[in-house]
Amino acid sequence: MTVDLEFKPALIIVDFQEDFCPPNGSLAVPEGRDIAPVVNSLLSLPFTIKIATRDSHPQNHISFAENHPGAVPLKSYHTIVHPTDPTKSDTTLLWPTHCVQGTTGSALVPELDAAKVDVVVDKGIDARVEMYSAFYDPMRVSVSELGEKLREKGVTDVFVVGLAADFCVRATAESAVEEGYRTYIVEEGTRAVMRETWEAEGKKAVEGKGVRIVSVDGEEVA
Ligand code: VGL
Ligand code: ZN
Repeated sequence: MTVDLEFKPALIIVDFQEDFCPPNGSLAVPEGRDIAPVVNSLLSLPFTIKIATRDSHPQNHISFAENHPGAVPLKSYHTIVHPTDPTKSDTTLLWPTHCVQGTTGSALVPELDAAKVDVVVDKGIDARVEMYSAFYDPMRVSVSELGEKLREKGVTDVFVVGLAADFCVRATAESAVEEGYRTYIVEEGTRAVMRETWEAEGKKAVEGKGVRIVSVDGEEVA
């Protein structure tokens, strides 16, 4: 019997963009900008590949409340029907308009040490579907380059940080598990939109899917 001792870790920094950060972000995650020092210290480690993702929506994106008459951001839901297979659908929360391609809100924050990032992957570019995971939307209508980049490098382990813990970080980590990677969320490198729910329920649910939540000081966080 052989043991697989290969360790080729990837760092994925999810959606560390102006619109997800105080003070001016349209969908600011509380303390979102505060993850910068931890993210930058991770960026100085010898990962096999370091990837930053960007939520990158067209103005007519289906997840924007303003594109649905009467809808209220963070309160209203919308059922997204698969563009070609009406038997498939996905019900999702609606948001304030955010990360519109080419706007200042869509920019990676200047605090991020972007010179140490190897690849930037855009996600959420298809107006017809919501895409929390940086790999693909739940119906796989839109598939990003992320999976290919990890496969190309022979990655074995995926470390996820960024914004927001309870939406895109969580979904990206869960996809990474599904794709067969040992997967970790580094606690101090993320913040949640709904902090209390994330702490009380979200973390356990993610761990139930096989994601390990770890701390930068090396201790596993239960
Ligand atoms: C995100 C809501 C909508 C995220 C993106 O990056 O967590 N959340 N779009
Ligand atoms: Zn979005």
